[in-house]
Amino acid sequence: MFFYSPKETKPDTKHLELMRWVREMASLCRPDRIVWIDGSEEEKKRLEDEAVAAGEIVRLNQEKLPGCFYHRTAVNDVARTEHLTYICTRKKEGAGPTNNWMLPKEAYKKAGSYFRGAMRGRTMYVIPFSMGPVGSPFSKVGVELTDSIYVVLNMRIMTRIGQKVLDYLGPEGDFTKCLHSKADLDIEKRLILHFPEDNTIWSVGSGYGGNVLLGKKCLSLRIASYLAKQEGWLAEHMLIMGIEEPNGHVEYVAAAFPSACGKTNLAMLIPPDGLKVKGYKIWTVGDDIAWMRIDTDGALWAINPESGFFGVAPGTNSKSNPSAMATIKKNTIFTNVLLKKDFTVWWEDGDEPAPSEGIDWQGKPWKPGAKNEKGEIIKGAHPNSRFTTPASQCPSISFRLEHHHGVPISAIIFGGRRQHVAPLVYESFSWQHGVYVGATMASERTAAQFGKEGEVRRDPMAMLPFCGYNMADYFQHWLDIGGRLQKKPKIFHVNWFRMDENGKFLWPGFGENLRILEWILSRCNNSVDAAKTPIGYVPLPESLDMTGLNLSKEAIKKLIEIDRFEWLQEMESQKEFLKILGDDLPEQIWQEWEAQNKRLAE
Ligand code: OXD
Ligand code: MN
Repeated sequence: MFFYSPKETKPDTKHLELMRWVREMASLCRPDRIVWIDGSEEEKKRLEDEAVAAGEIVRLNQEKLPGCFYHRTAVNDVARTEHLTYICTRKKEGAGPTNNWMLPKEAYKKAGSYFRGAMRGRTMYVIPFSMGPVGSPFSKVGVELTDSIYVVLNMRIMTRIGQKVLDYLGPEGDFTKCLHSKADLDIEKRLILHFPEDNTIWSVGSGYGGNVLLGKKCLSLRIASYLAKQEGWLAEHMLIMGIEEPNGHVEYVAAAFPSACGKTNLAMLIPPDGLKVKGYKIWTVGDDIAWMRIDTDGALWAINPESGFFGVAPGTNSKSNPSAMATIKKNTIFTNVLLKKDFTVWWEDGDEPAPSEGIDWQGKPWKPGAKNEKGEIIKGAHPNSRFTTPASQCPSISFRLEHHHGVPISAIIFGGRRQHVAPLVYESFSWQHGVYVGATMASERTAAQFGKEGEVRRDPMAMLPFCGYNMADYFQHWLDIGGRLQKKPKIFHVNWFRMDENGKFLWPGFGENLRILEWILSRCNNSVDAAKTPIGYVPLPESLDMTGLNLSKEAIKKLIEIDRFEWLQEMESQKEFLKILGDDLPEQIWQEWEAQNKRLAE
């Protein structure tokens, strides 16, 4: 037997368990070298040069896009693979009926066989990272081992990495053990495994962000939601934004929408012309994840554990999101967009018209209008192509991103994409009713998602793919948090996607959404009346400020209308979903369902 002894840079830590684990994982994966990431600028430059030389990334036009790089993932590796994502708990009930489940012993064995020797000839990078400001009582530390420089460079943007995290961790701090290898990028040998009981994540066979930037969905939502349940806080798939009034007072809201419903755009909203005279200003705290705790004042306080945005490129333009367009001008990694001849990038529904030629997300020469053998238009950028960009570059970024205690939350907003049924906005009757509203929220599938277009998919609190434990216990946890909160945020539901009978959107969206946020905040301050309906409070048409927006009275009426017939069907569909959760579903959720059903039938 050969003695395995890879070259290793010297770690500056006294954390024996961390060093033991790194060695153990290295002896499984067998990298040629182990490099401890210190987070320095010199290191960044060295890694960029190495990745460019290896063809892992392309340096973009440095005059037009300074500090920017381009990366393409494998063609079969362009989105999160929910069917290969597992929660591995000793008991199946731990994962619950909405998660894929595997016994930890079996999961380690199966993935272990994929990891075995997977890093031969490669370097294993050790990335200490902090989700949340380093040292904040909200924050959590992880260490990711990976054989991908792309992952290191992305983690550098999305999280706080390097020596400062090791220093904070000290000789025996807790951390999440995150192991990733691209291995052969073989979808047959791809697994994204979470072991909440061991505070461990194993991801193998993928190079796509959502599967491999383990601080994001894996730690900050799946593992964190489990830890949050144990420790009495909330880890949520929510944006956080501040709305500043002319007198300087800022109110913060947190909002949950399923993936690809415009969280990034809402978080960076620019007030529309009609409302500008009121002098509102929007502050972006986060666009994807909120960690929320009850503070000593009895209110709910939130941080965004990330330090970057991993946003969808197609559809991002100066109308939908001018702040994002400003943010991605430098120091950004573009993944799976179209590469132009001048080494800049392009995507569908961006600002520029299509270039006459380029290299598409599959690495093939591309011309606008080109079709595949089925006669379908070939897209230059993959619909889920992304930008990874530092939050600090966003013109609307809140300086409170770095505040250890975060921001106080006045309102929680749930939302989905519904052509019918759900009105533009409604307010729940109570925290418990709000939890039921979140528990039953739903969205129609778009062309960008796998499955039948238009089909309604229940996605409670937008956490269906991200809850690290039994969803029924998760609802109970929300109810318990409500019981402990002395200043409860009000809970609302919004739907920007309602259509008229001709299939046209009734609401213009974008910056105009501020008008709805304004109503929400007025409700939080008890400064405006509302109409009571069987599902909650809706705005009186005159209490929405529509200055400068050319919307007919008829359209406004349709936007807030509640169709009892549609709603009674909706209640049946909700019931089918809630039944999946079985006896574990908290009684209070059923009570809310029954009460609402009765109000609708009356
Ligand atoms: C994301 C997602 O990437 O929700 O944020 O899929
Ligand atoms: Mn998300």
